[in-house]
Amino acid sequence: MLNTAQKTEAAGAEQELTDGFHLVIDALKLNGIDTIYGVPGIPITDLGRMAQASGIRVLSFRHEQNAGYAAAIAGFLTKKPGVCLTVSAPGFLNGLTALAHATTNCFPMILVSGSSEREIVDLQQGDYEEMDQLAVAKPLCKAAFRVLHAQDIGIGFARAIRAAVSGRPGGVYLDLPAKLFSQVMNAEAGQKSLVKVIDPAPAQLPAPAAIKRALDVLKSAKRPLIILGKGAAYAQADEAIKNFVEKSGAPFLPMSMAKGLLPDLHPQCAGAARSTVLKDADVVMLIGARLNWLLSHGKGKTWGEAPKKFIQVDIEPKEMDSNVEIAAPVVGDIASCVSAFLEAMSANWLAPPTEWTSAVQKKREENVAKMAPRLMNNNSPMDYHGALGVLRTIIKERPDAILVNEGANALDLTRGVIDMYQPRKRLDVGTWGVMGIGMGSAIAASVETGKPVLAIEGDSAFGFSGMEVETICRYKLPVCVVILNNDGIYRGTDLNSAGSDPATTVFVKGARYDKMMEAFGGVGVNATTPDELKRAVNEAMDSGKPTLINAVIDPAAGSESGRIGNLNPQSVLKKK
Ligand code: ADP
Ligand code: TZD
Ligand code: MG
Repeated sequence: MLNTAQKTEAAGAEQELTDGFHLVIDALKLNGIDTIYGVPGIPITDLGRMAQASGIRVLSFRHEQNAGYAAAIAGFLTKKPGVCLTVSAPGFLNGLTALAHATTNCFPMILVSGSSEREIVDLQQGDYEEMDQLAVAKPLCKAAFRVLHAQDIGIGFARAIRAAVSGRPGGVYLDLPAKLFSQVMNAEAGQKSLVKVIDPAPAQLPAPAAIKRALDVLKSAKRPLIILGKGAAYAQADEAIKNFVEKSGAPFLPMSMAKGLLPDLHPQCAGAARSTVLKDADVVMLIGARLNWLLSHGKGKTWGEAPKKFIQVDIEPKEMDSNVEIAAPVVGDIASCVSAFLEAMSANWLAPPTEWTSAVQKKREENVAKMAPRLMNNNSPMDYHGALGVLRTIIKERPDAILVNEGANALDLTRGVIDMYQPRKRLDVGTWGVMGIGMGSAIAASVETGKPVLAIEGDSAFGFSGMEVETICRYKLPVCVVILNNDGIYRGTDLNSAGSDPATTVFVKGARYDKMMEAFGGVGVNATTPDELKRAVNEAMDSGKPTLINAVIDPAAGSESGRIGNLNPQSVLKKK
């Protein structure tokens, strides 16, 4: 039996205890992380509940991959790590694709997964959902950490946050074994153990000599071109970038997710003259864009015969010379670099020769004029251009809406047709061209920004995350999904020459994806003409109700692999 004094002491001690659950939540809140994307289950079910009770917004998904894609794009939109929370082995693996995607795209994200008991995992004794998750995650992300003791939770999160957002941003894995959550410790010591990360992404100032070298090269150009990548969009240095581009007078080309950083209709935008500027430019300045496959590695046919000099602005020193020689590397964060350029540019900086700028302008006007009539056709069944013509006008009228986009033809044609007007409004498949980012991105975009979302999806692309329409309905998010439904991958017309199974690229003909949304209380519309499509999307955007529009597209309208058919190997032995 305890005496009264001991009882009081015990009760007092109880009040002053904290545990792993509370410390994880406190560590997140202390660092301003107010949203978690995930799927509940052992051992993190209570963590989600308690986080929600503490005021953190916890969005429960139907599959971890979609929660992970949501966290990844939340990182891109906010410059804070997006957090995805999963259970052990299978849940962790489902989230891991998104973590690798975040790392590849330089988005800050933290995958937090519960895990089984170390002692059992390490002896491979067959624990519930046993897996050495830390080892599996390591090669696929920027950094990976495990916390074994409650008193290290603060440091664990501090390391994870810093690793995600500093330097080149990326994905971080944080392993939290089940036992950690119920570990108790003195509450005051617990609070003291937490770390509020100060200046998590410190400015990285470029060397003045590098700035001068870059400006000298730019000044020497007869046909300069500035390429803006999603790193420039991420940097949130929108005003400075706009001022710099305008002061330089050079044509600029936005990469897919940098569209809108300066409006696509800006007089210097060379988006509609892409092949001309890549071929003919003599100096190319990359700002937050890599010379990877998306830019044909900076060489070959796309880049033409004329010799080129490259200037590259990037926070990652190792990115320089990755594919071709960089004549003027500028290593630093984009906000600092661009301000340094502006400061160092003389007041009388000469615009590039008008011969160049008017040639680009002319090409652009020609291409825009060539496309215009195709966008106005009212055919039924629709082709891509007919459908995208009306969607283009809708984005023009609602420039603050966020456009999510995936598919093959559905991606490439949307990117080409729909002009963007504001920064970070276009979210898509990123560096890997991954199908499945759609619904996760749409959910996070809506949650993080409060803006309406228009998701333009190929029917195949949509299928990778389609179940999340229930999530969209459950949280009543203002998301309008348009499925450009051509009955399949690239085309709905393939036939299997050898048997009764359908061809590998086709789906059920005439499928009604709109019914999926109706099943969960959202609005479903089947649209067979551009006029019907326009009406349905405007209604959805006005009402903010979760809506899915099945836009019936001619199954023969698309082309194999969209715009990247050249990357698709073909058998030379294939029967004709
Ligand atoms: P895109 O696909 O649009 O061409 P990439 O993803 O290939 O863009 O390139 C983005 C680049 O931006 C990466 O090399 C990354 O290191 C860089 N980056 C990201 N954030 C910053 C930043 N704040 N400052 C400088 N560079 C950045
Ligand atoms: N799996 C994943 C994760 N990513 C991929 N990119 C692919 C498979 C291969 N793939 C593409 O590159 S596009 C695409 C697949 C399956 C779907 C294209 O069909 P769609 O678009 O219906 O989405 P269109 O309009 O029919 O071309
Ligand atoms: Mg399709």
